[in-house]
Amino acid sequence: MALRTALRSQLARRAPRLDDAAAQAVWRRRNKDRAYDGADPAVAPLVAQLREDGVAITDFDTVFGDRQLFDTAANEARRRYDARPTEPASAEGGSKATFLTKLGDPAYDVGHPFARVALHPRVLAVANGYLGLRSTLRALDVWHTHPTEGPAIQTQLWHRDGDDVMNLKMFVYFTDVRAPAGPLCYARGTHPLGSLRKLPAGDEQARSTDEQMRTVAPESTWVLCEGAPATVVFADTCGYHKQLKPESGERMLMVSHYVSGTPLVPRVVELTGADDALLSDDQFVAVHDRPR
Ligand SMILES: O=C(O)CCC(=O)C(=O)O
Repeated sequence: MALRTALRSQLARRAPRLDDAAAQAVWRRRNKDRAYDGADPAVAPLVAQLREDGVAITDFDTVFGDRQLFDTAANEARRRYDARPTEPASAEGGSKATFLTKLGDPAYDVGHPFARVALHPRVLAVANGYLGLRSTLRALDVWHTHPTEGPAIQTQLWHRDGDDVMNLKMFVYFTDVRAPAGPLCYARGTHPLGSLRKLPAGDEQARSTDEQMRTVAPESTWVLCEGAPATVVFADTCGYHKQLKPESGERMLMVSHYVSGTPLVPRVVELTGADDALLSDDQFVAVHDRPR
């Protein structure tokens, strides 16, 4: 076992793409009861772009077909923003909580607007089409981020998530997110299906500066995910990304997280009130974390 682990870590260093292919083959076998062969033509270009780049920027109308659900979700996000603690709980210096406040709930009824967005058939078609399997909705939250003093810290530095072999997050913007408000920044091609899989130098938490990141992914691959309200960003956060440190603007967004049946982290959202007879097969897996 120790020999196998040593060989794998050598493979990961010397031939990262071969190592990715090996990890993905095992992962697919372990998730074969979730095999997905859906090919919704409405989302095919998005899935193709995600497979190529690891990131895709689009908008609510394109994914969902209309904007009504966005308006309902945005009203709910606004209500939570207005009701947020004005004196934020004292966050430990250097922690994520100094710049990010989570305004979501641990559990949602499936009829809640955020759950309806996260479980929308088109969204699941994107997540499942990209992952090539029926995914579980692992997390669902609303983030409020704001400027702080000092250098970039935590997720404001380049990093990649180790939540699964591959995963997908969807970010729905409720505010206008331009550079001063700190958009997500993603290095195209650093995702598990991409060609830029070398590891940059980093700190003890494997977080890297721009200078370190440039050694494995040139700045021309960095995508700054700016957008108006109702912008929708999909990203495989197993590729390198960060929040550009906000200088002067706030950002409000909804984030939903899609993983396989064998993730490396626990589920952090509970979904209640589902009438199974009304769920599609994709929704059933996303809600119940098991095939029907
Ligand atoms: O806040 C952001 O834009 C970065 C998000 C991030 O690091 C993550 O979701 O893993």
